[in-house]
Formats: sequence, C-alpha cells, structure tokens
Amino acid sequence: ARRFDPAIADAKWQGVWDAASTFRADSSSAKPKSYVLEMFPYPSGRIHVGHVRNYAMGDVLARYKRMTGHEVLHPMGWDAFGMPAENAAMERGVHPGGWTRDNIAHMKAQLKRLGFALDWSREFATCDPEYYGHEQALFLKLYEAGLVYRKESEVNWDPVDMTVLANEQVIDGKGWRSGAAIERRKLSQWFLKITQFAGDLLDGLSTLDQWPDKVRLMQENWIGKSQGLQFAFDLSNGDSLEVYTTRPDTIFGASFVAVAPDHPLAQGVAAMNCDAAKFIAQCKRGGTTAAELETAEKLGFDTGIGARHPFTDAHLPVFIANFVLMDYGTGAVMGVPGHDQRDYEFADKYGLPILRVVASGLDDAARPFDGEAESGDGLIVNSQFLDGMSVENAKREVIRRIEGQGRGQGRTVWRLRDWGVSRQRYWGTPIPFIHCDACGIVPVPEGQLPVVLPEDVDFSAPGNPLERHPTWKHVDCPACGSAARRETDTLDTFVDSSWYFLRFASQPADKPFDSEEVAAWLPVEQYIGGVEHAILHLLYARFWTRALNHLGMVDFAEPFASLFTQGMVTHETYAREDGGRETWYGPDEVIRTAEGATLKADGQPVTIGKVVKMSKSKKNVVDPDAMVDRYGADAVRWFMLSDSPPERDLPWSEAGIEGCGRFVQRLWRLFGTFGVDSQGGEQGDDPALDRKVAQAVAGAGADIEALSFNKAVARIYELTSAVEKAAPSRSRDDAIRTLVLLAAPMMPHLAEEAWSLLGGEGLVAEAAWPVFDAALLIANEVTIAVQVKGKLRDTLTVAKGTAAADLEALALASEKVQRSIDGAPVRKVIVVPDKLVNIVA
Ligand code: ANZ
Ligand code: ZN
Repeated sequence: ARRFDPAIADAKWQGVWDAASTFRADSSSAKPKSYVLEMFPYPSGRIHVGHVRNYAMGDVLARYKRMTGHEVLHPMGWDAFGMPAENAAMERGVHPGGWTRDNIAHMKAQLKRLGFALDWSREFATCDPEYYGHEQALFLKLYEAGLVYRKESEVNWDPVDMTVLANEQVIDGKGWRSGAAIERRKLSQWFLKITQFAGDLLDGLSTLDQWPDKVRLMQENWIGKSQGLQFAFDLSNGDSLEVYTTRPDTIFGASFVAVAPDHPLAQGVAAMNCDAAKFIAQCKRGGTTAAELETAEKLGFDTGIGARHPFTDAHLPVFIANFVLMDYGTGAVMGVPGHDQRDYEFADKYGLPILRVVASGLDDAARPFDGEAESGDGLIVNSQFLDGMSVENAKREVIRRIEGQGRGQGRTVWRLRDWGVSRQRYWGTPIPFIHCDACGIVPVPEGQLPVVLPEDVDFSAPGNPLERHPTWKHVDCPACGSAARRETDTLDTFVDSSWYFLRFASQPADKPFDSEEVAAWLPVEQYIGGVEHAILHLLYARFWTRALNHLGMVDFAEPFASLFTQGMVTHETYAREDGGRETWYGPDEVIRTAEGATLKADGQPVTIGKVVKMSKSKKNVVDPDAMVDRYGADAVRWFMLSDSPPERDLPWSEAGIEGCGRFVQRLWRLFGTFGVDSQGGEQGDDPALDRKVAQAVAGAGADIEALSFNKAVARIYELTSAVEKAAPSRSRDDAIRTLVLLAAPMMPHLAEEAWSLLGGEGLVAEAAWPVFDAALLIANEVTIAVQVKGKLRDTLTVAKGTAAADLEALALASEKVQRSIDGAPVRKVIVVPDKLVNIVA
C-alpha cells in the first residue's frame, strides 16, 4: 500500500498479539527475567495523556528488553477503590462498583488501542474480592506480628453531614459538600506501625542508587530524623515543662515557651479558666492537613505561667499555641523568634522580643531582622559562653551543659508518624475485625475471608453506608458466639497499592502470592510513574515490603530497584473573565493564531494563559482517543517519546503530533523501497552507511536502557535521512531492515506491517534486537585542513593514517589550493598526519 493505514494495521496486529499471547510472561522460562512496571491507574473514567506518556515509556523498555533476550513481565491492573466512586454514587445515584467496572472496561479498551505489550492475563482490580481478601489476610498477619494497632486519633468531622471527611474533602477549613466549618474529633482508628521501620527505611535509601536524588531526598525529609535536645523548664507554679528542640544552640534567643492545645498543661489551665477553654476549642476548628496547620494564622493564649531560662534565669511567658503539635517531640517548644519562622510570626503578633543569636560574625550581632526569621548557619552571638562558636559546636555545648544540670538529654526524634489506615468509607477493603462486648477486638478467622463488601448500600444519607447497613454489620463473635459487630472502617487505598506488584508476579487462589514466583521476578527492575507519588505511595510500598520481609514472606527489602519519574504533559490554557469569574476553554473550543486566540463560539478573543499540566479543571486537555483516531497509535506513541527528555514536561502541540503522523508515512515509504534494486545487480557495499547503522543501533540501545527515549528517537530520524539519501545497495537494504527493528519498540504496528512486508520471520515483537559490528564504531576517517600560508583553503576527507606523501599530493591536487597559489612556486609543504597540510608558496 502507498499509505500506511493505522485504522487497519493497528487493530490487525493487536489481534495477532492477543491471539498468540505474545506478551504473556512465563516464569518458567530460562531467559533472564525483567519486570517493567508503570504505576497502575485509578479508573477515573478515561485514560488521559499523562497515562499514555507513562505507559509508552514503559512499553518501549519492555519491548526492548524482550528483543534483547529477556523474559519480560509487563502487567496492568486497576487501583480501583477510593472516593471518586462514592462521589459518583452520591451525585448520580450509580453504584460505586458498577461505576468502577464501567470505567475499567472503557479505559482498558483505550489502552488496548495503543498497542501496549501488556500481559493482560494477570490483570486485576483492587476491588476484586479475591484481591482484597488476600489483603485482609496480610493485614491480619501484620496484626499478629504486632504491626497493626488501634489508637485514638483526630479526624475531620463535618457537623452538618455528620460524617468524617478525608483531608482532601476539607477546603479552606470547610466541608466540601456542606460548607460547614470542620471540627477535629477523636476516633478510635487502625494504625500500621511504620515507625518501627523508620531507621531501616532511611538507611535503605542509600542502597537505591537508581532512584532520582530528589525522590530520595523527599523521603528522607518525610522520615525526618532529627538530632536534638529534650529538657525541662522550671515553671513559676512549681511544675516543670519538657520541651524538644533541634536548635539547642539558639537557647539564648528563646523569648517564650508554647504548648499544644492538647497538652496536659493547657488542659489544666483550661479546667480553671474558661477563656483558655474557649481558645482551645477554637484551635480545634479547621482541617488537619499539615499544609493547613503550617499556613494557618499563628494564635496563642497567655497562661500567665512563667518558665525560668536554665542559663539566664529570665522569666519566659508560657503560651498555648495552635502551631504546636501534640504528637511531635514533647508537644511543647521553646520559642526562638529570630531563627524560626513560626516563632517569628507568633512573636510579631504578640509583641514578644525577637533576639539575634546567630549572625555572620561577632560584628554582626546587632543587625536587626528583615521581616523574617533567619534559620541559616552562622556564628553564635549574644549568648554568653557560646559567643563565637559555630552552630554545631554550640549545639554540643548546650547539650553537654543541660545534661550536666540533670535537666535533659540529647535525643533523636523522627518526623515519621504511624500510618493511620482507617477510613470511614464504603468503597474500600473492609478491615477484617469484629467487635465483641465480651471478647473485645477479634480478628476474622482466615476461613471466613474475604470479608466481602455488601452490594446493597444506600448513599442517600451522608456518612458511611456500612455503618447503617441493616444486616452486614451484625455477626456472631468468632470467639464466643455472642452477638457482635463488624468493623465498618475500610482501609486507606494506599494499602491496596502497597503490595499489588507482588500479586502481579504470581496469582495463587489460596494465598496473596507465591514466594518463589515473587523471588523469580522481583525486585521490579524498572518502576515508572509520576513524581506526585514520590513520598506516600513509594514509602508505603517500601514499608510493606520490609514488613513482609520481616515476616519471612519475601527475601528482599526494597521492591523497586530502579525508579523513574516522568514529566507531565502540558498545554496552554485559555480563559475569559466573566463578571469576576474565570471561565476556562478547551483547545477544541478556540481558534489559535500567531497573534492570539479567539473563541469559536463567538469569535471574540480569549486570554492565553500559562502552559500547565493538563487538567480537567483548566480544560486544557486533549483526548488520546481522538488523537489515535486521527493519527494512529504509533504517531501518538512517537510524539510522547520524541519531543522532550522524559523527565521533563512535554508541551502538547498539534504541529508536533501532525509531524509524527507524517514521519510514520515517511518511514513507510522508505520501507517500501526495500530490495527494489537488489535483483538489478546493485549489490555493492556502502561502508559509510554500514557505519551509520552500527552507530544508530549501539546508540539507540544505550539510550533506551538509560530511558533517554528522545535521544533514541533522534537516532532513528538521523538514520532515516541517511538511508533516504543512500543509493541502492546491500547496505541500504540492511539499513532498512535495521530501521524496522529499531522502530519496533516505539512504533510496533508500523514495524510489524513492515516486517511482514520485508519477509521477516515471525513477529517483530519477538525478533532479536539487531547486533552491530563494534569495529565499525571506531571512526576511521579524518578531516584534514589544507592551508596556504596558514590560511584555510580546503578540507580533505581521507582514511585515518594516510601517508604524508599522499596527503601532500592530494592537497596540491586541490583546485582551490591551485587557485590560491596562482602559479607561484611551492617553497615548502608541512604535513601533520591526520590533521593538516600547510603549503608555503
Ligand atoms: C527552638 C528552635 C530554634 C527551633 C530555631 C527551630 C529553630 P524539625 O527540625 O522540623 O524536626 N518543635 C518541636 N516540637 C514541636 C511541636 N510539637 N510542634 C511544633 N513545633 C515543634 O523541627 C524541630 C523544631 O520544631 C524544634 O526546634 C522546635 O523549634 C519545633 F531557631 O526549637 B525548635
Ligand atoms: Zn466474643
């Protein structure tokens, strides 16, 4: 055919791969194993371009690994529990399960159209009772190992909807549906003891040398190991108060002391002072997110109690403050406004002294502050015996003296908290416990797993439908047989994604995974996903793996040997201000010209906004399906790989995807010229082309292994141009065959079609990656500069090591040289082999 028709070819080859189970991973294979995994999607409804980019990258690597002799596991599934399904249920009256299943079916069809080399036989959704039943079994194992426990913890409580809200449902301190001011309430909830592994999770980071540094740093900060000092202030009421600080060196800068609203001291004051009680109640308003606590206005209540400074005997006021957290350190702090931003804002508001104790030198000790705290390094000033010391030395000295006074001790504190996994929601894995009045908390016996979610639930009232289900929650106690209640909390969906990669490796019916199969495939060789998962998902998955390792169920501690975080797909935004409200328009709704953009509907201008990540809210999305319809899967895949380095953002452009569509056709035309002249007798070699082929093969392979897909793409462009220019020859046919193989991981449909056209054996998906002759990679041509009296007149391309006499002869034979000498006698010729010839006439 003259044109490559993706509408026919895509479906044809997808059918062939399916029928032949080409991408089924065989764990009994003797080949070396390679597990390539992209973060599995949440079935929100449609595949978006970000998914396509993520999976296109993984797919190129998976296909390349297959071609280089590996047995590849490249699976796909669905992270299917979570709130959007419940929201859909509440808004549209559909069942969360039905909604989720419909979305999965639709998105799976979308992925299939893109021709990804996935082993669909291993597909599962986390909402399959089979999957979450095994998760319940694992949860019970962790419970037996002491890694699961219950404790009281604060939740966001919506007093109008009478329901617990997730952090993301609290917007500016208000319930997302009711608009009511959110309160913090204490509830008994389930926790996973991730803190037991805090040190291991931190130390393990240093073994992950194939992870991006920034992700390791984010995890390190999240785990937050800090070395500090815990010590007691004597109080004016005769009690003492323990505080925790990571900056003991700044102790002379302390101008107040503050405790959390939940601190016993605060509670004691509140018991006798109703203004204090009111203040504490006020602190309970607003959400529980860290960001909210960080940015909320700093508020305090002066208790009237004084704390005596351990070195100066100064009297420091003790406040109750909303920015002090009860569950970090001791729940009390010394406030050093000069060198801590929160303390600065607080002191500024309540007129407390802001003292400088760190400066650039002793002569800098009196410099005033410039509106904010200075948390950086420097020399200690205004601090008696510490003056002139470095921060580090001063820390040591203060710890030594405080320890000497018997008033406190150096202490390591971790920022990492235990992981609260209780969600008061329906659409999640039921936590497999039963509450019995006589026996307390009783695990569901293994034989009764899975605890299946009831289908008949009612979303017409707010709150958790499991809570008000007429029958599901009522069971007999497995221990004593008396009437008892099921736990109605479900697991945080991050639990579901903490072990799915193990289930992909093996799927026995009677256990979560088969340890031998897991040992054969894991750790995942290459994990690819968005940087938005740099902290929680990756930390939780690392924790589960360590916990299972602790239980002897897996023999490794780190699940992902190599991690790659890809950039986002971005697009311009279009907006118009309508009566103070911004209305966004999609790329389909505007006409974009060189000067600006107008709205199709009314021809009036719209403002072109920033280029940002594609998102529904900004409407700057393009639909991958429409692009596949127009240009075919290969052009879309090619675009996703070509324009930007994979770790960078990729700006979507219509011109870009069009260009990719044209390149597909260009390659197709070139493939069509395979063998045209070989019968005609032009069988000669083309050593220059052979060399270019060798370079392209070596380079593209190395680029793909380094995940530098855009570079591999550039090599294919380059080789394509070279082949187009080459005269028919044996070398040229070889080059075309090689191009088909090089393109196969990226443009698999075009490559299969061409492979069969060229008479290739079997499927190109199963063909071997081309080998190259390393000897050809050594450049054996050099460029010689030819000068006349030191001026460059010509260049010669000759074989490396050409003899001086030959170079001289070639140089003198040059027409340009002759013209420049213009008949004058040659007095001297200087030859530097492989470099230059200088003629003095
Ligand atoms: C005095 C000081 C001076 C502090 C200074 C910091 C800078 P990181 O390093 O993040 O672990 N802090 C201690 N317990 C707290 C709590 N329960 N709630 C809120 N803040 C608390 O933070 C440790 C620092 O956070 C501690 O060191 C303490 O303030 C504060 F120039 O003490 B610092
Ligand atoms: Zn009982």
